[in-house]
Order: sequence, then C-alpha cells, then structure tokens
Amino acid sequence: GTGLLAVGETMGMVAPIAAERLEHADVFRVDAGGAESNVAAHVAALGRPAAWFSRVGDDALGRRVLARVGSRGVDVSRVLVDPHHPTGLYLKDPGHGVAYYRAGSAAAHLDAVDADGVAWDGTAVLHVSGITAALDATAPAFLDRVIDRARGAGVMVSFDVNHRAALWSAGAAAAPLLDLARRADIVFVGRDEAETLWDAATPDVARELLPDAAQLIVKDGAVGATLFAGDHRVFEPALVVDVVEPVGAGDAFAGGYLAALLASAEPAGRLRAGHARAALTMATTGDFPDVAAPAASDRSSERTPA
Ligand code: KDG
Repeated sequence: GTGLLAVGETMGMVAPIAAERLEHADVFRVDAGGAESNVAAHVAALGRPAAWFSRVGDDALGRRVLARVGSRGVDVSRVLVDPHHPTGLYLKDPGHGVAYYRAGSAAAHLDAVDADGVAWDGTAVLHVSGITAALDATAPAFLDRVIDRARGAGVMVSFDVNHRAALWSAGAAAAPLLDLARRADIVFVGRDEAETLWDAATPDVARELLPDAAQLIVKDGAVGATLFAGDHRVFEPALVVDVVEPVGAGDAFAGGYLAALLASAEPAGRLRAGHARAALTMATTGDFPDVAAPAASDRSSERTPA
C-alpha cells in the first residue's frame, strides 16, 4: 500500500467564523470535525492517497460530514451509515474549548465486527487516536481490534494520543492511552499532554516511557517538535504564526508528517511538513485551513524559514 487509512469519529462542527464567543457570535460555519478525518484530509491535500472509515448517522448532518470530508479529497466510500444512531455534533467556543453532543452517536457504536470488515487494500499506514478509546458503547473494542488487525496485516500503525479532558480525566485515561501508544509504530503526543497524563515533562522522559516506538514525535506547541527514531533525536522549531484558534493544529501536524513519510521524506523534512500544515490550520477558527488559504504546494516546507 501507499496510502493512509484514518479511522475514528467525525462529527458535525459548529464554529463562529470569527474568533468570538459562542454566545455572542452571529455568523457560524457548519463543517465536519474529527481528529482522524482531519489527518486524512491533510494527507490528501499534500497529494497522497487517504481514506477515512467510521460510522455516521442516517441524517442530514452525516451526509454533510461525508460531503465535506470527501470534498477534501478523502475517500469516504467505506464509511458506514448507521440507521439507529445519530451523527455526533460539537460546538467551538473560541478560546474557551468545545462542547460535545456525541453520547450514543453512530461512531460510538463502531464495533469489533466493523474492525473485522476493514479492508487494507492500498493502505500503508493506519491512523487512529486516543479519542476513540474514550467514546461510550463499543468504540474502544473496535479500536483495540482494528489495531490488532493492522499489525497482523503488516500495516504500520500511527497513534495520536489526543487526550480529550472533556471525555475522560487524565487519571482514567493515563493507563489505556499508554497501552495503546505502546502498540503503535508511530506515536504523536503533546509535551503538555505527556506531562498531564504520565508526568513526562520533557521529550526525553516521554521517550523513556515509549522506547520501542519506531517513531515518537513529541510536540511542544510554539516551541517545536522532537522526533525519536531508532537512535536519532531530531528537533525542528515551530513556525511563528498569529494563532486565530488552535483546535485542529495537532491533526494538521500529524497529517503533514504522515504525508511526508508516505513520500519518503527524511526525518527533519517530516517535522517541517507537520509544522507547515499546523501553521495554516491555526489561522482559522475551523478545524482545517480555509479554502482561500494558499495551496500546500505553494507553501513548500523546504522554503519556510525555520
Ligand atoms: O483535533 C481536533 C478534534 O478535537 C476535533 O476535530 C473534534 O475529533 C474531535 C474530538 O473528538 O475532539
């Protein structure tokens, strides 16, 4: 395979167009928001094959989600439509977090049978995240199973820790998220996140917890990101940007990194590609760069001053 398959919940996302409080804004966008499909969309934007798998409800929001993700060049043909449960929804309150309306959603009902049905054709990398482990119903069992199946099929597993405090506490999430990270070939974690979850305040302490990850990427926000791969330790500073709203930047980083990996870029180039996508995403209240933003190819990470 040469492409990426991302699996996990994508909800309808409602966000003020400007970075205004939810209670005061008048103009909103209704888009698709989901960490894993965001990653797939960044990979597709960089010209690599990307597919997304999940469940959506048999409702207008689900159809809108499929159309939006599909319009970004992601293959959504494998997504299941669940006639019994609705598409989830979340609202952004810029600067003040998000509110989820996702309990009992279609994606929370992804199950082990769905995992057994995933076809690996064309897939070099499976991308999953810790959000799926925090959902109610059967999604955690689905996640467990799909990772096992990828490993059995020789597909590389990419895992973004993605601790969402609104879904579960750090105390509840710490052990399951570390176990999942230990089963992945590629692990993305925020430095803050690793500190909150595992008391790993520096990239090197995080590496001690995850010594076997073939690629461990510790992201330290505006500072930069450190990649541990084998005996290599590579740091690349982040780009300097005016942050409009940061949600989605982690997905953008992972998408840029994975697209560069699929293009056989060397380690520092993968980190730079991640920073370049994150910078574009932080310039919007949405989860994904505005359509009006310059195309990725016009912003080659090679030409971006470090
Ligand atoms: O990374 C962005 C995600 O947090 C957002 O798209 C919503 O998937 C989402 C979640 O569960 O928080």
